[in-house]
Amino acid sequence: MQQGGTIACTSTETQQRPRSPMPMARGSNLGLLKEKLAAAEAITVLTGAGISADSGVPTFRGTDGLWKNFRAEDLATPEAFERDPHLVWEWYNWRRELIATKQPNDAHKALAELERRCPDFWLMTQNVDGLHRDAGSRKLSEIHGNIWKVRCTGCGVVANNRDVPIAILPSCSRCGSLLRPHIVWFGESLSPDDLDDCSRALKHCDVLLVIGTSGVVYPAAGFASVAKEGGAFVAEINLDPTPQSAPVDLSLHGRAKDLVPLLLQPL
Ligand code: BV8
Ligand code: ZN
Repeated sequence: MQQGGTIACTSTETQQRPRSPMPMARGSNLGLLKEKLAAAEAITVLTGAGISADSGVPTFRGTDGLWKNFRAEDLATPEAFERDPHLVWEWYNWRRELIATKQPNDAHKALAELERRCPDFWLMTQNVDGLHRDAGSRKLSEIHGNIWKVRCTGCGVVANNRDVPIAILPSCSRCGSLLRPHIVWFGESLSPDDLDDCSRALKHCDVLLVIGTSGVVYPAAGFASVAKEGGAFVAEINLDPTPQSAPVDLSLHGRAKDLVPLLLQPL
């Protein structure tokens, strides 16, 4: 629903609504996307490392990406942790030290504001840095976990832990077993609750925004197709074209911190 020319969804009806025809394109791609958002009752957003790049958190792929200097197989798999937990914890400790100095940027803040304006909103992030939460987002799935949480390899308990540096190797205060980062590594399944929440949000949204992700890691890489099959308008915001670009309805190229706040401005 449009209210005073800005995005302000008002309907709380979520499931199996008839989709009304959307207004025709008017002006720029940005203008069209703002129209789609203003008309949407349900908005879903998928973010990746690109949204936090503007806060100074390194991305994974690309020229300065983490995977240029580190091998995912050595650091972000259960086998790597079994082989050398010390090495894996040192890498996560280094990232915790770095992320602890970073703040949410205007794109994180704009998405938190979008959540406040749109009652039927869901944010799915692949990022583990916690910056969406720091910006005020609450309706969100951190589908790859959170770097500020630890999980016991013995009793499975999950706890918040903001120690910087964290003791290497950390142990569980309940059972004494080794703690691991509460992060989804390659070859591990995402939590069934997160998958359910994401599936629901993708299937019934009117608009899916895909922001700052290369779109190569599954299952998130398949989310745009799920939303599209459900009839959603899918828009991508990224510095560059991605494998997602072909199937999406609209691409905006630029920095997330510059483009996302523009979506909140009046039409
Ligand atoms: C699973 C945790 C079931 C580490 C991460 C073959 C085919 C298909 C699938 C597979 C396959 N082989 C294996 C798989 C499955 C695998 C997978 O998808 N592999 C890919 C690589 C082929 N997936 C899994 O294993 C997942 N689990 O499928 O479960 C299962 C179970 C058992 C066996 C099989 C299947 C689990 C995936 C979990 C991955 N965990 N890391 C950590 O963070 O500590 S992935 C890692 O990549 C990060 O979490 C990250 O979030 C994620 C995605 O990356 P992006 O966020 O997109 O970041 P990237 O750097 O790539 O891109 C940044 C983008 O931002 C760029 O496009 C850039 O242009 C843009 N950008 C930059 N700056 C800006 C910007 N845009 C806007 N503004 C800017 N300023
Ligand atoms: Zn334990």
